[in-house]
Order: sequence, then structure tokens, then C-alpha cells
Amino acid sequence: MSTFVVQAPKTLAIGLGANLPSKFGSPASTLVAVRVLLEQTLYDWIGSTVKENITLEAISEKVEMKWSPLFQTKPLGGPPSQPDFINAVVLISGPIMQSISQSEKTILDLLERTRTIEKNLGRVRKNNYQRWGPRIIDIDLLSWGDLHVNKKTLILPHPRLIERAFVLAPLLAALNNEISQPIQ
Ligand code: PH2
Ligand code: MG
Ligand code: MG
Repeated sequence: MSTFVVQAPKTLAIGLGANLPSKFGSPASTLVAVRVLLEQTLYDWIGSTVKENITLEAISEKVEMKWSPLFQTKPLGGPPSQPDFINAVVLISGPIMQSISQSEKTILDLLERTRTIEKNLGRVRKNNYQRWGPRIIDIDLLSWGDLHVNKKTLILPHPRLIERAFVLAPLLAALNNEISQPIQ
């Protein structure tokens, strides 16, 4: 009897949202600026996970980043009358993503790096912060292949993914997109 060897999926999905202005301007301008920062962060993170010395240029040739367009969406949850959100999703795949071994430690390291981007853009996480309140920038790790994580700081796959059109619509658009080259 033959068995099928199904290669584990290794695509990383990240959702972005904003509904308050940042130092870059409107939420849409913020997301455009964040694209550059996030791509750089992802290259650095990928570089840190592969053993051999590899240049960022070599990494960028072995990774595909599919960005959705920007979507204007009605706020789901949170305080009444907060501004509309701008949402987007990026899908990261390609040969180098196949070679990274998925682990909790590796993804928590990326979470820290994306938190740093949020902080640099001026997002402050207060102790009494309002759940689902307005924000300058929100970068959410959504899923990474078939990795399951269940930590206080991160649950993968994102538990509310299926209920959120503001994630699913950009996700589908990103999937349908041609591979888009990173902005230099
Ligand atoms: N993020 C939330 C809660 N509600 N609604 C929209 N439309 N877009 C978001 O990004 C969003 C939200 C929590 O992170
Ligand atoms: Mg969120
Ligand atoms: Mg978040």
C-alpha cells in the first residue's frame, strides 16, 4: 500500500490594521510605511533563523510576499463610533520559508519584532487598555503553516480568524494576488 507524503504548508500570514493617525499620517499612509518596515523585519527574522550566513539580498530572492490591497472596514467590537479601520494582509512563502523549522520560540521572536514596529510607530499598550479600542497600528500573526501555539501572548492559528471579514477579505485578495516585489 502506498502512502501520500503531503508536504506541510509553511505559509506565514500576518494581518495589519489601523484606525488612528500615526507619525506617517492617515491609517492608509501608516500601512504603506509599515510595509517597508515589516518586510525588513521579516528578512532580518528569516536571516536569524537560518544557520548559514546569508545576505538579505539572497533571502529576498527566496521569499515571496503577497500583499493584499488596503481595505476600509467597519470596526468590529470595541467602543461605539470609533473610526473605520484600514486593513491588509500579507502572505509570506517561498523556498526559504519551506526551510525554516517552525517552532514556538521562532514565532515568539517574530512577535517581539512586530511589537517593536508597533511601538516605534507610537502604539502604547496600557495596562487598562481598551480591548478592541482604536489603534495607531496593529500587527497580528494569523497563522504559520500547521503550527499550533497556545500562549498567553500568542495563539496560532488566530482564534477569531473565521469570524472576521476584515481579515478574510484581504486574505483572499492576497492569495489571488500576483507575487509582489518588495518595496526598496
Ligand atoms: N481589530 C480589532 C477589533 N476590531 N475591526 C476592524 N474593522 N478592523 C480591525 O483591524 C479590528 C477591528 C482588534 O484588533
Ligand atoms: Mg488585532
Ligand atoms: Mg494585535
